[in-house]
Amino acid sequence: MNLQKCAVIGCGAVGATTAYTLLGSGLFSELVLLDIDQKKAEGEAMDIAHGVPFVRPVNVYAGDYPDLADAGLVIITAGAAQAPGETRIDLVRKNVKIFRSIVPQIVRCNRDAILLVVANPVDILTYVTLKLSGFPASRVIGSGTVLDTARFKYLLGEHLEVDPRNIHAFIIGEHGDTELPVWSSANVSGIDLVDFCKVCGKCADMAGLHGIYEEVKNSAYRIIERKGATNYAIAKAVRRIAEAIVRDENSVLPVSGLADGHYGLHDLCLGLPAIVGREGIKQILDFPLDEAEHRALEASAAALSDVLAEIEP
Ligand code: 6V0
Repeated sequence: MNLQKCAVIGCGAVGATTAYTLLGSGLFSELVLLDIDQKKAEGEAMDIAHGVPFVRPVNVYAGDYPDLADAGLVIITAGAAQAPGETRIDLVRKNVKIFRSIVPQIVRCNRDAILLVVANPVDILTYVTLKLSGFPASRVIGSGTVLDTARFKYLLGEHLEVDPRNIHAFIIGEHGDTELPVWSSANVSGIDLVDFCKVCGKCADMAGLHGIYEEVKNSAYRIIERKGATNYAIAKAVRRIAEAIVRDENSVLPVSGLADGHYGLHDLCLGLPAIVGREGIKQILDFPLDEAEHRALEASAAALSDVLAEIEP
């Protein structure tokens, strides 16, 4: 398997921006772009390839499934957007149908890659990909709440006037309406957030920070309202996950993976802090949660299980 070769399936706003971001990352020497709309894949590949003289050499091209044969990482961003009047479950069914066509074609050409699911609803589609592929759970990863966690750190950093890289805090659970912030272990370079807040004095108490979580949860809606899609930060999030894999970093990232007894949850995928490296998900961490957080995580998992019960992966 060639971990320097990456395929991106779906060349819409997210897929194209991800490919563009990966071009400059130095992680890959070969990038294959694939879309059901072949012309779109070709156009994006040409446009991205014309940037090659400004970065380390990368072979960028539009391809088909056989070109995936030795790719170490396959990123799936293909999916339909929610149509006006369409319910969430209709959208889920539509995207599951798309995945039923994509995943078996990947598996026919490549049984060894790591599959990274980005299309929404990401937790449901990660589970569907796991079932359809028959791959070990370690090699089927969803982008989970990596983007939401980045938004959380960014907004906390703005509020506290601290570099977001020094903020250690997670959003976990469903990538969506039931996701939850883990306040109990949030800290600024090891200083408990409650203690930091006392020194910071920006808001009367921790309650002032809860608005930040609401803002994180509603970020996608707000951006889509204004520009029709979110593509830049998710591309950076995907790049970060790819980096952890290719460089075997053992980084702790809140990716979506199969819960197998973690936090008492079974047989579903959702965003939980996990150690990510060359083999994919090496270990999901049983992160300490307080009682309210644990209840919120169970509610998030229950919402995902309800959706899974309505579809046949
Ligand atoms: P888009 O711009 O509509 O692109 C989707 C692309 O998928 C199009 O180019 C389609 O032609 C292609 N496509 C559809 N069916 C197939 C198929 N069977 N095979 C190959 N290609 C196909 O959508 P956009 O790029 O904006 O979003 C893609 C997905 O990412 C959506 O499901 C979003 O909701 C999801 N996002 C996930 C995020 C996350 O944090 N996980 C963040 C942002 C968006």
